[in-house]
Amino acid sequence: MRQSNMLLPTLREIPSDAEIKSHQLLVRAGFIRQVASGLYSFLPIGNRVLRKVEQIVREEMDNAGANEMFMPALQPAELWQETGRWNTFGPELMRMHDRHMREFALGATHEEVITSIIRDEVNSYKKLPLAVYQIQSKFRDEKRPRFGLLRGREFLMKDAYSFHDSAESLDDMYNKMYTAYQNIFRRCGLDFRAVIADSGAMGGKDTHEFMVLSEIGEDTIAYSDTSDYAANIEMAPVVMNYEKSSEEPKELQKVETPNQKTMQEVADFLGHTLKEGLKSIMFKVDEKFVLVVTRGDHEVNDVKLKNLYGASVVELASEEETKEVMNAGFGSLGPVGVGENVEVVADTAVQYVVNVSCGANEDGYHYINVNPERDFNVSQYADLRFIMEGDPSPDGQGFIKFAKGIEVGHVFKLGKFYSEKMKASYLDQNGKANTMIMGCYGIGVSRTVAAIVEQYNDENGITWPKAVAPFHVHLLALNVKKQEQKELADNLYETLKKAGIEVLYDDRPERAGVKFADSDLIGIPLRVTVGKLADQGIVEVKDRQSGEQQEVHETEILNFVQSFLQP
Ligand code: 9G3
Repeated sequence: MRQSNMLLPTLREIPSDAEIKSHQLLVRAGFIRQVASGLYSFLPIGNRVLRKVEQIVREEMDNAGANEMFMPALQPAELWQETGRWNTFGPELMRMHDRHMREFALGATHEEVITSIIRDEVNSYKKLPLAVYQIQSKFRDEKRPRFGLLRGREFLMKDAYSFHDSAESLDDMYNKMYTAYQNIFRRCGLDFRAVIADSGAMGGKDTHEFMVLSEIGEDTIAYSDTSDYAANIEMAPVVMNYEKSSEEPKELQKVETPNQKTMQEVADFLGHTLKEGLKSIMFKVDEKFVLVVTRGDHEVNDVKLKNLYGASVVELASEEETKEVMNAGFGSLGPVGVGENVEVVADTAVQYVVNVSCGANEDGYHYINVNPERDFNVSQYADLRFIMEGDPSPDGQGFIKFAKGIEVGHVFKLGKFYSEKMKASYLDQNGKANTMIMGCYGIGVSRTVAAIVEQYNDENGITWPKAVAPFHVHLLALNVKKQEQKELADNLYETLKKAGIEVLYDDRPERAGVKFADSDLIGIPLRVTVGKLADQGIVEVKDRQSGEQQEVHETEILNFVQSFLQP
């Protein structure tokens, strides 16, 4: 491709709305442009990378035995009403109606569509297991799109779905997909971890997220410092044997704590540490008021709370709602003397505290010397807190450390959540009807492009891995006015292209400095520069990642490039 007639607008300055490296570089290097919040165009060079990642995904999906298909992005509301998801999803699900005022969802995912196809077309165990996938745009109206391609409102996803007549068959497919994902992200050159994840509202038990390690990742991974245990912090169970202090329970007392609001202020005022206080937070769990109590040094894990109740929606109660039901504000809540209209649950650690403080459910007052069972009861104790660094690893090996990650893939054992609601059943060998068992498997293809840039960049720009780079070679003719340079570069361009090498040829009438800066920014793995030594048939080659450069005679260049590109 000749740059002189290519849409490849590079920028010197950093776009003001780009907070992270990958967003800045993809915009500056002419790979993407924003159309509106969370909506991006892939310019030609960006599209080449996107299609390479897509092709790697496609090859590994085919290897895993899945068949590619393509479903409409417009989905009739009726299908989402069959599973109840038309109502459980809020404004994030983009909706529209057609000219006849019939309602549609813009596809955020395709469980309903694919299940409606399978229930119509498959009815015998002989046809199972089945795995299909597609690669297409998904629409999710994020409240706060940000970080460029990492959290957009329209993005490219590979979504796969599998159908089974037994749990073992699903396990087998799950493992095949898990392996395919490892191959995909390894081929993309990514440093990733598969972590145990939460299956969320969709039921199902096992799910794994594939996380690309990155400081700007939105997810926190809890991993063991000695074993290969790793889990999304939302999911990581706390397996800890707390010991109860031998201190004798003292007499309960109510004390004044004027204008002490936060846990730390109360602890300082009463002269104890955070862990010697109880934190009580009011939640609305599917509209029911639940007071969640944890030790002062712990944080409530709302995903664990949601899973404990199997709830659809868990959110913090507002201050006024809280005042209504507790007659006290956020800073004064506690489990002692709570009315019947509020359910109280506590994290396991609360069972082992002795003589702690807690809010008195009266503004400006706290209790001290509070002891569980004697002074308050809870409807249940459960693992309701976030795991913390230093906690024992749930697998019993080593201790937990945190890392940030970007979720690029997610594999789920769905179970019967969709097939039951949509009556996707099959006749088994005894002619008996059974509900199919499902799995689903997603990869954020456009998000993966950004994740690669997050891991492959330096102070001058992007340093693409060979397998996904937009081109293999960046050929620069430093001064196209010099006949010997233009001729040598033109010949090299033709020679390399004929050999099937993907070459971006900078034949623009620009200064050398501009060409070098753009080349470093765009980040093609190998730069071949035709300059002053052209009359001797010598060119300079430079490896973008290592920075190594050397002179090569034009007769050697094809061999050099071919051996450089060997995987
Ligand atoms: C929605 C909206 C957002 C959503 C969903 C539905 C996430 C939704 C979960 C999945 C599960 C898997 C198949 C590919 C892999 C992921 N966000 N999920 O179902 F309506 Cl607005 O998408 N689906």
